[in-house]
Amino acid sequence: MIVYTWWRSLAAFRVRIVQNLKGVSAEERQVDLREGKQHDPTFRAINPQGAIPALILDNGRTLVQSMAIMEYFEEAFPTPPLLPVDAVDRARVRALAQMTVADGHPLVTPRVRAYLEGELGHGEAQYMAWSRHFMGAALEAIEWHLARDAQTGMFCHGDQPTLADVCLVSQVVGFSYFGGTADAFPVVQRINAACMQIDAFQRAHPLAQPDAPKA
Ligand SMILES: N[C@@H](CCC(=O)N[C@@H](CS)C(=O)NCC(=O)O)C(=O)O
Repeated sequence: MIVYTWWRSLAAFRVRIVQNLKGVSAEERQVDLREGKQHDPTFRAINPQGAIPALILDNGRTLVQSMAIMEYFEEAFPTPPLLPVDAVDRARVRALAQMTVADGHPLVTPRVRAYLEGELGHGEAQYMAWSRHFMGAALEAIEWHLARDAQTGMFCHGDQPTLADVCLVSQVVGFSYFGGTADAFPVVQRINAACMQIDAFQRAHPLAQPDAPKA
């Protein structure tokens, strides 16, 4: 398998965590988003949307979208399970995950920045404020659910990590990119700390990647 990735990408971070948890390796090809490599025709031939991650399977088929890739790994490599058995519980885990994947993260991607700054004439400070607002709003929604639900345990759902935790950790890191901290979200903060005790999460962290800046 080949995964198109980049150290700073939050979506690629999520996929790395799942690969580490399940012990699934793939050859990594870097797509430097700061250099706009997602727009290169060679990469667009792999993902016409111009977004990472993209996963090329050994049979040559390509998967895109971090949630779809993570769920593919969940089905193809079931151990350890990252979704609960019960259908309602699975829906809860997916809902928590989507607060990051569908609601928070899409609003802060480079293409959004390019539109805000290029087409609408906003500056970097406004992009940062925009991003901090929407990333914080997603974390607030996650916190509300975690704080009120009896299913919340050591992790988002019970005492084993699930896809909800994978996404929560990426949301916390993403919030930090825009100057936010999880201090105002005590349950999120506690679960994030529990996840970051786990080697699979630590190794996947953006700053642990070989091409990440040293400082
Ligand atoms: N919903 C997608 C988002 C993918 C995405 O937007 N990835 C970002 C990096 S985290 C990207 O490649 N952006 C390129 C751009 O916005 O130009 C997923 O979860 O995979």
